[in-house]
Amino acid sequence: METAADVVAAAGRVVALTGAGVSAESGIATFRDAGGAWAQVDVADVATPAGYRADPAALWRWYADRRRAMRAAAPNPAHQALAAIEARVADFVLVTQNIDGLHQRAGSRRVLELHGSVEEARCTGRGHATPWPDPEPGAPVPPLCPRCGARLRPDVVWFGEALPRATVEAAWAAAADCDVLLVVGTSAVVEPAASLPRVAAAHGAAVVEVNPNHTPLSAVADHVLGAPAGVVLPALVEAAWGAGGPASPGEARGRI
Ligand code: BJW
Repeated sequence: METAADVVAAAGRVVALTGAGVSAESGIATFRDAGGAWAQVDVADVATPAGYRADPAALWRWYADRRRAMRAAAPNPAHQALAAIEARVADFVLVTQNIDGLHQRAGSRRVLELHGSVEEARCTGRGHATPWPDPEPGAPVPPLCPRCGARLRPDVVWFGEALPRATVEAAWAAAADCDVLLVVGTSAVVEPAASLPRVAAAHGAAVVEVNPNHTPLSAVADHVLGAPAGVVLPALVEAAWGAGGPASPGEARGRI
């Protein structure tokens, strides 16, 4: 922890890559852990275009239920610590695979959402983007596009679909140009996100993994902090900057 904290405190450019584990302590199920989302449903039904085509109503309801749970959840100390790091580091980019919006609600500003957001929908006709509609009694499920009448789908990325290109480009550019990449709460099995820490490492960045379990990235990481993110990240912030450490980018730059 002390060495990892020194590395982070000395860094001018930090990228964090997060996955479902960062929201676990907010009560949101991960995917692949025991009792996770995919212990309850077949991934082919809820995370592929074919699953949507086979039963659009069931898939929409599954996301509507998860969205309700996500909106009812609160950011946890891990989300808050990442927002605190952003306030202390000159150049910080948070890349998340999560769709729950908890980083933004914790105060993170530069957030790149690789797999979309549960706050958005888009139509299956011409791809019109629209905010997730409030449920209306008697309305069709899925709801219809207000512009063209085609069925809506969640604006998230399923298996076999391309990630948003501009977001990927921004994330890869940040990883190729950072001093430290923090990888938090991801099993690191889903591509292309899982490759981001390797991109950073190949360009000379230190990789710090925060995860209570080993992942394929553990062997690549320079520092592995093997405990829940809600415990590790606040401790990392405290070890790096102290309880009352510099809170503005300007102050932080003065220390580097
Ligand atoms: C804690 C904790 C605590 C618990 N603190 N930690 C190369 C090789 C092989 C396959 C591929 C490849 N390139 C592409 C593929 C195919 C595929 C893929 O990766 N397959 C592999 C799984 C085999 N990838 C794709 O299809 C992607 N698309 C693509 O590449 O397209 C190419 C293309 C180009 C041009 C045209 C067309 C196509 C798309 C991937 C989309 C993934 N979508 C999902 C659903 C999103 C919507 C939703 O959220 O519902 O994204 S699947 C799901 O997995 C979700 C997650 O973001 C993603 C990653 O999961 P994550 O976050 O890692 O969660 P878990 O549950 O796996 O892990 C949780 C971790 O937390 C664990 O490690 C715990 O230990 C830890 N943890 N408590 C810290 N308190």
